[in-house]
Amino acid sequence: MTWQCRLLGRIMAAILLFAVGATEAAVRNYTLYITAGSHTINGAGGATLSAWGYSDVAGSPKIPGPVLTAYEGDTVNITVVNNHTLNHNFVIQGVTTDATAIAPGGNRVYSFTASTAGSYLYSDTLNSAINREMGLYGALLVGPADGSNKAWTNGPSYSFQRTWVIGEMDKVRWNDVAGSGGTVNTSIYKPNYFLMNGLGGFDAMGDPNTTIDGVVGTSALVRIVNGGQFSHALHFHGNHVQVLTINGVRQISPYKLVDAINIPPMGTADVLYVLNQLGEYPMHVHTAQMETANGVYLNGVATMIMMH
Ligand SMILES: [Cu+2]
Repeated sequence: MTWQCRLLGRIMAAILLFAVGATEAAVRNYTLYITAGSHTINGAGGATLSAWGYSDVAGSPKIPGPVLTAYEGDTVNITVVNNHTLNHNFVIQGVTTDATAIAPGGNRVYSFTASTAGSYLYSDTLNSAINREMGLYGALLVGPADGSNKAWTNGPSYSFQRTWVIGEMDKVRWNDVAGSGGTVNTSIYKPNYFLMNGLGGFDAMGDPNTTIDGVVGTSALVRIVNGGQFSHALHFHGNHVQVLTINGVRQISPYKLVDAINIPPMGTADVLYVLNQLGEYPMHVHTAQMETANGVYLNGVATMIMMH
């Protein structure tokens, strides 16, 4: 074989590898452990609450559960291990339908092919929303098959993404009672903690995974998933957002521009925030009560938009 031949062979192999690599679906294996423990909200009005959560490490709950990611065509296998003393389940809204209870000490495997790019809520659907309220919820993100920074194949592109998993907790009536093995009166729900990625605003306003932080001219795909039981109307300062999807339904270009978007319980939305000017701006929920921790302002659903 001449050197030209070897070189050609290498180029052909590289092209082949590139072509295969670009479209090859991956297998993504996740293990989630259901655990009881506690969850702390820092700052004014903060507290440590009894909580249950999905976690990627056995030991203590994580609220929300870990963000699971896949691309269209990937095979996803999620093993859920129930290390708690009550029945639990795991359902990804719009993706899986198996709502079978996993008994204490048991586990169950959920396998599917990621088929449609978007943002999805996973949660425990058992026990009249108590299991979800205690912290058993999280997000699955599915990207386009080519792995590009686009909301979907040939969809709007973005520079970086953020995931906001929203929720609330009623400490006295729900968490304290369920956490100590009592019976929650589910007819009364008056949450006093409002969480963004498990954080009160005191932490969420400085959390690099939550804040929209980037240079002018870039854009953020913000994936919003509401694991709570209240609607959360999120209000953006600095610029309007383009609404790309609502509850998984792709909107049509030109996308509606809004400065506030209401996310109902178990609802999802993908919005695009274009970083258009220098400065620091807030994003906060539009209901004053939900910007508090146990009645103390400002420590609820709020974060910062920092453009530099
Ligand atoms: Cu405002």
